[in-house]
Amino acid sequence: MKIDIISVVPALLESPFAHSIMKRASDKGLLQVNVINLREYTTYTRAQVDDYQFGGGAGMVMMIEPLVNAIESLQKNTPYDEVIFLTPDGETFNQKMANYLSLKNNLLLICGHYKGIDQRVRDHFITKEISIGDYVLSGGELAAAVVTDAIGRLIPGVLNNETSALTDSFQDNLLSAPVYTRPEEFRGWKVPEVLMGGNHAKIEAWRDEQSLQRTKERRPDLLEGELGEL
Ligand code: 6GU
Repeated sequence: MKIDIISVVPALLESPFAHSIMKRASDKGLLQVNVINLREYTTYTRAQVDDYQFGGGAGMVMMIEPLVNAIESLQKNTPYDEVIFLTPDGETFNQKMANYLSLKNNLLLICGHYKGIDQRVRDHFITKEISIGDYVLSGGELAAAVVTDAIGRLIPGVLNNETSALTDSFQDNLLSAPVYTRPEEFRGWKVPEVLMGGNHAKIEAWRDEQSLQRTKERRPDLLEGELGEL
């Protein structure tokens, strides 16, 4: 899979994909992330990419020409399955969306800044608008990193143990069960006995029960099927 990301602050996206699981995904050739500097596509002086909004009001707007130049020039080389704008007024990102996007070949992500981008870009080029939650970030880059990470780890072959993504919180609309490792006892705090007993059926039943309990306490909305089937 290839994910191209258009940004006005490309430096923000240098580190997130250079470590850990995302690095392994790129080393294995399973995920290629390219960050494109929007300023290379401006037609204006001093690499200007934003301007005052028509009608007045505080805040600058990302201009249409640099964005369309960048999108169309990238589209010449790559048939994108989705052109995604990261914006706080988009559809809230969740595991279901991550699953859906992980099956695509090529994605183009566009990071918003300032007051946003000229609406005409959204009307004519964007196929999907994504928010990562109900709070405002200073730009779309961190959101693009979140979305790319969530998608990347779902690509077959990226995780060492293929089943481990299946037991993630949310994959079945349930939160994960608690986990423990050595030592068996620390300051008198013991690991639940069932985990030490080696009875796999019992362990599985305990984990299911803990998952359900946690979900009831912390995220009862998940049990109402609000997020829908995954
Ligand atoms: Cl995608 N962008 C910005 N700027 N803020 C956000 C967001 C995105 N998602 C939640 N807050």
